[in-house]
Order: sequence, then structure tokens, then C-alpha cells
Amino acid sequence: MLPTIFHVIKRSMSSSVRAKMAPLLYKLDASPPACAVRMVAHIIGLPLDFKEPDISQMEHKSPAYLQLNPLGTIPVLVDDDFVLSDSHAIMIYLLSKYGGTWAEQLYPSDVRTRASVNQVMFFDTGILFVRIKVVALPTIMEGMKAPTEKHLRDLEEAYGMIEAFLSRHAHVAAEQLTIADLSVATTLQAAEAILPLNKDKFPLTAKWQAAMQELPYYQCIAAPGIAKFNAAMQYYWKKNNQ
Ligand SMILES: N[C@@H](CCC(=O)N[C@@H](CS)C(=O)NCC(=O)O)C(=O)O
Repeated sequence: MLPTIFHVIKRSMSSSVRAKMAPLLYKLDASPPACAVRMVAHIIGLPLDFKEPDISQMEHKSPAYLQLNPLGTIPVLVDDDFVLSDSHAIMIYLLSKYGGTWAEQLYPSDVRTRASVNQVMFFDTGILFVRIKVVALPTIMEGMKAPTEKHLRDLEEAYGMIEAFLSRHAHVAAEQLTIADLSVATTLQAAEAILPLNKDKFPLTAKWQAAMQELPYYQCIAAPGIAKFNAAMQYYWKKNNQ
């Protein structure tokens, strides 16, 4: 159906009003990928508005939310009339649109460096985070009592992959700190709620992680957020075992 003049006026009015508003991020404090996005916004000095879907009411699976993000995952960014999900895609978008000189530092344009950053972010989303999620979701939603030996082995294997990345350069994807570090550091700290990092076995990771955790924006955004994730996991394991 062709839009009526009423729809056109309404759309252009609302987009001109929204153009003045900060981008809106659907997040949870305890969501590692949402923490990574918030750190990028903080670094580049971009104010964001926030909404917290009520996951106890499965609001992130409601028809309205699924219209925004068919995956039903958090975070989601709404910037004027543009909607984007997946923290890695959101971080790249925010840097490209609002990052100014920070874009080159955090997501370098050199083809090989950028490819390495992408590689580690695909590792974060496709391997490391998934190995947390297969424990976290059944624990929170389905009464899982504890991670299995296989869950723990898989996480330990993923820690070994981070150690291997760090044997090549000072940060996970390059010599310099990039958005890949923000993603992996938050995911790794959340993973530690399930399997603490063995610092003797993974010394490069332990050293890098300690440095990441010293960063002021990590301390004010990721540290309290992941502490909430950790507390939720402890709460559910206790409850599921009663
Ligand atoms: N690769 C995605 C992962 C997003 C994701 O799975 N987020 C979790 C919260 S931390 C979630 O929405 N879980 C609910 C679900 O998958 O049903 C990203 O980086 O944004």
C-alpha cells in the first residue's frame, strides 16, 4: 500500500524530532555485549539513551522487540529510523558514524589490522560468548544445576585461543587496543563466573585482562555490569540446587 500524505508527514515529523535525540540502546547492565557497546559510546563521548527489556517477562521475545531484532537478543541500537543488533556491528557503526578520530584507533582502517580485529570479534561472538550462553541460558531459564565437564573443557579451550592471540601482539587483535579487546575482555570476565581463568596456565591472558580491568571506563561500566551477571549465576545455581 502506498503511504498516504498523513503517513509521510508523520514519518518526516517524527524523524526530524528523533534526529535531535541520542541513539537508544536496549541493554541490560549484566549483558557483556551491551557493556562493550556502552564502553565504546563512553570513549567517543556519545550520549546514549537506554531501555532495559524485562527479561523476566520475556520482553526481549515479544512481537514488538522481535520486530526490532528478529534474534530476540540484547543489545539493540535504534538511531533515528535505523535499527541494528549484535554488539560488534553496533560498535563498528557507532565508531564509523560518531567516532571521529577514535575510529582509527579502535577499528583501524589498515586492511590487515581490520581483518584481524574482525577475526577476533567473530571469535568472540561465535565461540567464546556461545560457550557462556550454553551454560547461562539453561541455568537462568531451565534450572540447570551446574556446568558439565564438557562446558568447562570448551571454555578452557577458548581461553587457550585468547592466549594464542595474545602471543602474537600486545592486545587480542593488534599491538594497540581495539574494539576486539573491549568485547573479549567483557566476555572473558563473564565466562569466569563459570570457569575462573587459570593464571599460571594462561599468563598472557591474565596480564592483559588485569590491564583491561584497570581502564577507567572498564571500571565504571563493565566491572559492575559483569558483577551483576556473576551474582545472577551464583543466585540461580544456589536456587537450582535447593
Ligand atoms: N552476538 C550477540 C550476542 C547477544 C546475546 O546473545 N545477548 C544475550 C544477553 S547478554 C541475549 O540476548 N540472550 C537472550 C537470548 O539469546 O535469548 C551480540 O554480540 O550482541
